[in-house]
Amino acid sequence: MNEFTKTLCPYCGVGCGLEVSPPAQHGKATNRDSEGTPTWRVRGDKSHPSSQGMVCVKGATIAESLDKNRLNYPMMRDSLKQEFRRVSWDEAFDKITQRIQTLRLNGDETDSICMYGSGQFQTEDYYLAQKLLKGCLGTNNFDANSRLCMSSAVSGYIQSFGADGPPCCYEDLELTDCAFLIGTNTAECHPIIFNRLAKYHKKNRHVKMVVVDPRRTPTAEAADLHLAIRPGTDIDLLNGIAHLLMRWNYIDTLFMDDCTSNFPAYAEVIRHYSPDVVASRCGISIADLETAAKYWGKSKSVLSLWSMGVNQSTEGTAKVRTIINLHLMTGQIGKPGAGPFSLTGQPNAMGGREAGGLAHLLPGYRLVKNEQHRTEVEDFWGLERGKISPVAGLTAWDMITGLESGNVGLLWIAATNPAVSMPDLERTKKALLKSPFTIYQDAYYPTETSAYAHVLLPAAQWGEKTGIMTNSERRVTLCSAFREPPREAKPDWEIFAEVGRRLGFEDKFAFNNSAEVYAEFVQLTRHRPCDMSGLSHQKLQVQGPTQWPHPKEEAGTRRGRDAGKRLYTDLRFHTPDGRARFGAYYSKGLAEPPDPNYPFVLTTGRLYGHWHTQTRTGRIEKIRQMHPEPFIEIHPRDAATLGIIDHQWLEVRSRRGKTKFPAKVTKAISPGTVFVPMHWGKLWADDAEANNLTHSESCPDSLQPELKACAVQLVPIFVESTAKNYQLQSSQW
Ligand SMILES: Nc1nc2c(c(=O)[nH]1)N[C@H]1C(S)=C(S)[C@@H](COP(=O)(O)OP(=O)(O)OC[C@H]3O[C@@H](n4cnc5c(=O)[nH]c(N)nc54)[C@H](O)[C@@H]3O)O[C@H]1N2
Ligand SMILES: Nc1nc2c(c(=O)[nH]1)N[C@H]1C(S)=C(S)[C@@H](COP(=O)(O)OP(=O)(O)OC[C@H]3O[C@@H](n4cnc5c(=O)[nH]c(N)nc54)[C@H](O)[C@@H]3O)O[C@H]1N2
Ligand code: SF4
Ligand SMILES: [Mo]
Repeated sequence: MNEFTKTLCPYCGVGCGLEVSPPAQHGKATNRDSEGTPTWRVRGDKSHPSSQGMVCVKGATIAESLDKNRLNYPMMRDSLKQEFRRVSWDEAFDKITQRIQTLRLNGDETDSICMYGSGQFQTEDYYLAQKLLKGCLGTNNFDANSRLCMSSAVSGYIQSFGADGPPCCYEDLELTDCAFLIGTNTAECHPIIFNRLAKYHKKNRHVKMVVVDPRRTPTAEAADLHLAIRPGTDIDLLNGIAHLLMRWNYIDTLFMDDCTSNFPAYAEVIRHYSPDVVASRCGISIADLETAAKYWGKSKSVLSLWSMGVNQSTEGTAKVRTIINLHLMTGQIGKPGAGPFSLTGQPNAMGGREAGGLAHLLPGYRLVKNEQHRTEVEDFWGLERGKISPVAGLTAWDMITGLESGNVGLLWIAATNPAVSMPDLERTKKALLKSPFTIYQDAYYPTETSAYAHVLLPAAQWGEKTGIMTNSERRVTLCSAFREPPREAKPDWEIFAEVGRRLGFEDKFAFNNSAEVYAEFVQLTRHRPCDMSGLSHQKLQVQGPTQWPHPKEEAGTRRGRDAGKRLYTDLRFHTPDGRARFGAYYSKGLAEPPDPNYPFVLTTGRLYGHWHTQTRTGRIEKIRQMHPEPFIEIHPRDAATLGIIDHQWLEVRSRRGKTKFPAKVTKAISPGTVFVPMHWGKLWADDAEANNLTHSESCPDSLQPELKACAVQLVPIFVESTAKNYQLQSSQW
């Protein structure tokens, strides 16, 4: 093995290139964790085009989490009341296959088999899970945590452009005249993208940066204009900007005539969004609204960036399409520095979309409901026609309600921690307790979800398996293994393949390694929007990270240097008529608006150092010190009304549950709104789970829940501290 192995950071969708080397090779300079144990050395990969050698604190400290509290062996128990006992892989596989066969033999019950996966899978893991569930078992009940994350972006892109896929690239961050950031705290959540943008913005005075966020985040601090809108008023704002662009004639009629459809319906909608109406609904000044519209209208190129403040909404798809509308009316797409750029959350949520990793998708950007798509996949997998079900499977939340109604017979959870991250957590946990059979496949033990499992399967994680991840700019990177999995842990794809073989599908899962899995998968992308049929592990090893589309070269053709950089440069879209479609949406607002009983809007989100449910970052001392305990942000005016000061405790109650936090009194949050981080589950603090408060109402198109807003009441209380100093003992299993 080379001294350094090239790979990708396994945290966020920026997808920074890393170089990793073993502890032993650095003599005295060996890196050590806080307990003095030598750790792997990690540094930014200067040759990776997406990150150019940069990393944030999460990537830089990842090595410290590799050996702490790992799940080393398969474990089983007959009921959740019992202790786990260690079992062999054989015993675990037998139990799982028996259970699946029983449900299959009962006819209809095949559809009670469910898998809930994750954007932290590699593409090979994702692909084999689809082949097993949607192909061999004939149920589309595979969903991923991307349902809570990217699904509104997916449905917005599909409805407006005829296909999913962010059309932009990171170079656009350094080519744009106006960056319009909405519902994204890029500085904390996509730090290296933000570094690139902020550096360029600072150097070029003509470049404008607008941030739309109810909180004054570190991202908003860097902006020329911060629009602190009321939560849930994004469509009002965007339609209001469109209204002014029309009024001031900043529109590209040539582009609209040649390349779009449905403008009249949209024009009828935006007519109703005059500046006075919009300013008062959003809680901003007319002058600020006009400035935003001028920045957009006057700039030669406009790049919009968004993430959860947009997607996690009952209007998620409508918000995404309304952002895209602004690009369509001003011709801001398909050229350098321009376009609607959804920032992907997880390291391989993009790969999940390519592999068909949501309940309504099939591999290669195909749809379950499309007969031709099903036939193509059935033929490719060698299945009889009609084997793939034409109905979309259960979404993540449907699986929870399916447990409640007794319609789920087997729930297989992998690479996600729903006992922290799902909405309406008390209800979620009650449902998980009712599960007749839950398999939980994770790299760590314990996590909050292991308490709800009958079978625990130890997963090899990043660095212990070789596989592919795609980042936000469609760049595909081979992530090579650089160490052995601990004890008996196995890569996710191998576990799925073994179950497939044991169920009698030997020929469909005859893979010797992940390169073979990938080679099969890319053939299913041929002639599809996400065509990567020209890629393989071997090729990526040689040529390095590569953007799709990257078709297999036909004889006599040559790929241009910029191939794959941007989508839609020919201004032809994937819709039947080749035109991008305007979406016409009136604003609806929050599903659960504040009222006299629950007078505050609670919003939830992330902090710079922590990753989601802390399975890794909670075990890294430097990060724990950076964010020692949970808190609730509250505006000084609201704090005064409640009669509390900084650090005093508040009980936070919603219609579904309650929590408690010390107050962080700050003008960074708008009056009437409060914010809590999502990172503290039961293992890390008492009663600080953001999702005890949230609800499960979701967008009708994307079915993505509105994790960004619910109504709460605040009651001052006396408490000493609830943060747990979680023991970092080495795993006994
Ligand atoms: N440090 C860190 N980085 C991460 C992650 C992590 O856990 N930690 N997770 C990764 C993942 S999976 C994801 S999905 C991304 C998420 O990345 P982001 O979306 O940037 O993160 P969030 O903090 O969830 O939410 C972003 C902002 O939305 C704002 N917001 C709330 N309601 C509204 C609204 O109605 N309108 C608007 N315009 N804004 C609103 C919030 O105030 C918040 O600042 O981060 C990725 N990167
Ligand atoms: N209130 C609120 N809730 C939210 C959000 C919010 O903004 N607010 N955001 C939502 C979003 S966008 C997201 S993405 C989710 C994230 O929520 P989760 O997916 O629940 O969070 P993670 O902590 O990332 O969990 C990933 C798990 O996968 C394990 N793991 C890591 N690598 C591997 C591997 O290779 N194989 C296997 N089998 N396991 C592995 C880790 O140990 C960890 O337990 O939370 C959602 N929930
Ligand atoms: S920006 Fe994202 S991908 Fe890059 S080092 Fe930080 S967490 Fe990892
Ligand atoms: Mo996410």
